[in-house]
Amino acid sequence: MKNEGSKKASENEKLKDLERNREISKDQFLTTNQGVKINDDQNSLKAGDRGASLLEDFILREKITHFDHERIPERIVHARGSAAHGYFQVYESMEKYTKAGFLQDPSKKTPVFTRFSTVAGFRGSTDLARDVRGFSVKFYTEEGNYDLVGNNIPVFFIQDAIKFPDLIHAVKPEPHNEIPQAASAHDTFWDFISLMPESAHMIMWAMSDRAIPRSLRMMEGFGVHTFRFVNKDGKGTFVKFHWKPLLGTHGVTWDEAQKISGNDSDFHRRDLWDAIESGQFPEWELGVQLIPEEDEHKYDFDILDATKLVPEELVPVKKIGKMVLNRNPDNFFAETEQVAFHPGHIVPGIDFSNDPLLQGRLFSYTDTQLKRLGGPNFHEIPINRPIAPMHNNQRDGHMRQEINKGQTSYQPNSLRGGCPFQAKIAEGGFDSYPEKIDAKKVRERSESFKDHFSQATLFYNSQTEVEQQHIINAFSFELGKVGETEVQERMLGLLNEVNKDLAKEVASNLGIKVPKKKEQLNHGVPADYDPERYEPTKSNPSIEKDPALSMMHNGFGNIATRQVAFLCADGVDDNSVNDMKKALEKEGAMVNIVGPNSTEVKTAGGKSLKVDAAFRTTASVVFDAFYVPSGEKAHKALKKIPKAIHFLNEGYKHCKPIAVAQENGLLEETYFWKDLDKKNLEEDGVIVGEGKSSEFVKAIGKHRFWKREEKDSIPA
Ligand code: HDD
Repeated sequence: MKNEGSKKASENEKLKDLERNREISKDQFLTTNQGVKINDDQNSLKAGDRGASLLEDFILREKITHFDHERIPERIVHARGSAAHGYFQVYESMEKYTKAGFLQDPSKKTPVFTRFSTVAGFRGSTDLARDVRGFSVKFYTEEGNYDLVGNNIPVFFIQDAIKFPDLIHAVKPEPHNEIPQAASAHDTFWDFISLMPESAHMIMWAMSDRAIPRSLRMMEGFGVHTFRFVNKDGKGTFVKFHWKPLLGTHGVTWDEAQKISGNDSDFHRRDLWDAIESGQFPEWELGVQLIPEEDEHKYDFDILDATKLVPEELVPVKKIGKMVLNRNPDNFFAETEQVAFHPGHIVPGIDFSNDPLLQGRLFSYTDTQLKRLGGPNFHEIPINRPIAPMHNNQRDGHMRQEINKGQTSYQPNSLRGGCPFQAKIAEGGFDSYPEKIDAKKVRERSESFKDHFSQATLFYNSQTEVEQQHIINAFSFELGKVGETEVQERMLGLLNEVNKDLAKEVASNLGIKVPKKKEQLNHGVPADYDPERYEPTKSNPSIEKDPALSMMHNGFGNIATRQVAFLCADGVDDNSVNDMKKALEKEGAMVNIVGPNSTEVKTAGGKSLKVDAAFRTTASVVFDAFYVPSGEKAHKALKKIPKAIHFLNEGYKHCKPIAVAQENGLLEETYFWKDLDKKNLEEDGVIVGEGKSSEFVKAIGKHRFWKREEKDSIPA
């Protein structure tokens, strides 16, 4: 199925709205921006055919000037992103909790535009960086735009927005040499983190496989902050937002991530694009954790502290609706680059909490768009304008599109009969939640924000052994890239507060010791404050584990959209290819024929089998599983292609399922075959023999066979 765009435009109010700006130039003359038809776009106007170009050449001048101005500043964070259109539909009315119009009617589809991003890298950086992923959704509701601007990690590094510029300065490439790109494995980042114990929880997530997702379609999303639902009676309920992907939550290995970055740095962008183009629309369920106002102080953490999550064990996630992304943008710049998200874009029925990180964000996002998009009319850019009617007395500014008619641009007025009117609350007018506040103005951090380690420990304890090992490896890699032993030691001191074994293992990999002396943990205290007051504490958490925090407890079995490489050469058996293909495609997996050249292979039955990629143009790391169909002649040929053997070796190293329809010596060429327990091959995700499609489907559904990592004997 092709991009749904124009076909579905009539069903989606936002797509209909965008239609008036779409331009395709079909059957049209080339013109200047002034509409003058161009006769020669190949040669500039010159004094003689070898002569100097003439200043008079308005066609040349206009073309070059526009080109010179094509770039706008990239986002200071989340510069690298990919986005898609779609819709959201609620399962049942949420009127008990919120009056938000788009959460009332299960028959209504609300258009959305969703952008995913990495945080630290520049616009052209790799998709597979170890990093947090942004997860921003713009709901074009009938009551105005609502933006849920979250991440794929439910907590944040810092508690107060005033630290955000410091955090970002520390993680971005270092200012003297602009190295490294899209990576946190460098001195300034770990220097900062080691001095900020409040980042302990988030850093555990960032060092887990959550930070190297298999696909943007296989990530959870989180609103992070506690927000507030408000119903039509004015009653508030605290709410935490979750996005749960229907394909499950999966990561890749670190070795794979690094290799994908070289082989296809657009891996996530391409994957999202291809899935939508092929009609396999990514889907997420929106979940909410609802916390009655009476329970605000019930927990051993503060719900206003963005370094804490509300464990699902304590407050279950209620799934309230589904988002489907079903259309790729027409133009990357116009849509993905120019879209402007803002956590302050809310609609009646949703409100903020006093989380000091959120409060700072409410300032930052408009401010950044003014710079990035060049002025105060960025709301008029097609991708940003609401489908809800928009009328006010704001006027003028750079690039104003709207032609406001009439004499008045103020409120109140009588000359225009008072238009535009203010709306009563019953008419949909927004009213802020009347939270009672009685406080002194202070620059302080609440005592209830001081426990920086309990949830870091909870996260670590909730991981499987394999996941814990990956976290140890990630810390060892990242801190191993740090030049200053002092920074490494300070980090080990913090890790020791999270889990002693974790600190010990990382220290041993670094070749240094966990410092014995417990030093003052929080170095970021105001100058004239007692550091004791800022020293982190550890509470007595009410739970020790929460399975929801482990990716490996999430969404296995589904193989839809998994990319399977069929390693083929001339002489491949027809049935062996077709039967497996049919079985995999029935489950929604994608079959890719990989062959010696990029055109075709001849099957044993004399048919031509179209090749999707040649060994030389692709790599094992972009596939989820491997299948070698039978065919003696084909196997003989594959044995002579070192890259084909490398596919199997590397696939094995990355713990991916491998099926070989017929073993006649090909597997003997690999590093791993000789060490395998031939009686228990399937437990190790290696399936040998014809007609084993259901075993292979099951193996792909398991995602990875992590036990292989214990051997780590594959030098691929
Ligand atoms: Fe932010 C972009 C998510 C804290 C300031 N942020 C941005 C984007 C996402 C987030 C997903 C990309 C939006 C897009 O796709 O265009 N940010 C978060 C989350 C945070 C967070 C989940 C903590 C819970 N951010 C945060 C703070 C500040 C900012 C504390 C500043 C005080 N964020 C920005 C920004 C950006 C941005 C500078 C850059 C580009 C943009 O806004 O549009 O204003």
